[in-house]
Amino acid sequence: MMSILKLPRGRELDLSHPHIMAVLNVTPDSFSDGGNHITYDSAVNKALELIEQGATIIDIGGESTRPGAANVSVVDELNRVIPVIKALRKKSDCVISIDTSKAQVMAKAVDVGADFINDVRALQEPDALQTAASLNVPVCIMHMQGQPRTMQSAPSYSDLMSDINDFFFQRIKACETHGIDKKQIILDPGFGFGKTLAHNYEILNKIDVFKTIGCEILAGLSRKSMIGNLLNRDTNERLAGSLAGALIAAQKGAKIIRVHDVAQTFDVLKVWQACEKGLDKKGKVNVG
Ligand code: 8Y4
Repeated sequence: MMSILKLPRGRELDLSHPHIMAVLNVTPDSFSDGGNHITYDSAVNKALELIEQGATIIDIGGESTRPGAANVSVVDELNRVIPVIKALRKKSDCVISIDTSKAQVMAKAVDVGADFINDVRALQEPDALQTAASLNVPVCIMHMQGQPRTMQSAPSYSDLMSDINDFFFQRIKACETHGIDKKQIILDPGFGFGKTLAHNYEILNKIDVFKTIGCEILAGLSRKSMIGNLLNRDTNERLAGSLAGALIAAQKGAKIIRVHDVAQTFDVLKVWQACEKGLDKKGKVNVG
């Protein structure tokens, strides 16, 4: 598969090799001034540091989709993410991904410089399909069983891989009906979103089967419970497990790896790419 995503404003993203998508949560608990206000400068500086470390995509989100998290209003979400996207766009030509399910946030974000929509609700919220289509940007369609608040209570599938596969086909069809080109769709099985520990590892082992659909794959498992619960590790002790998961996903063909620990993931992927592609006379990893 020869995949080049078409970004807005005439730019492109070449998915012939894996890319690191860095998580940037712009919520009061992540970038606070000590009170309930977000310090936009520190969020932008964090993004610039993540780019420096090797991220090509910054995934900016203003809603927490962790199990049990509260809903956020459109106004609050806009107030969190739009100033950061605007300021980051002025300072960097990185690929900016907007992590949202809300049509109004997608539209405003792309208007001020975002390049890519990452929607854990797979464009199923009101107006999301129409809006994403009109914005002409690549979209990541993620599988989730249930809703964030309750999805981990009793995940159950008749056939895990074919249920997710069926969901992808249904959403690709809905996207195409609204005018979104299949080449602009990235698929994501949604680790931790309505899945048991065993489900998550079965998906990781078989993630390559989704490539037969004809879209590129995104994997996000950094610091998640599938690492923590397997290893009995708190969130700040999940680095080694997350790196193992990132490498497995990349080796099975995932082209975008969504992570918190960019510098370490970059080294892991570079060692793998050196092994896979070889080095030139100058000691640089071969391209193509
Ligand atoms: C520790 C750290 C515990 C992080 C839980 C988490 C994905 C995603 C999220 C994903 C795509 C998260 C926005 C959940 N996960 N988008 N978003 N794929 N495309 N939890 O897997 O990171 S948020």
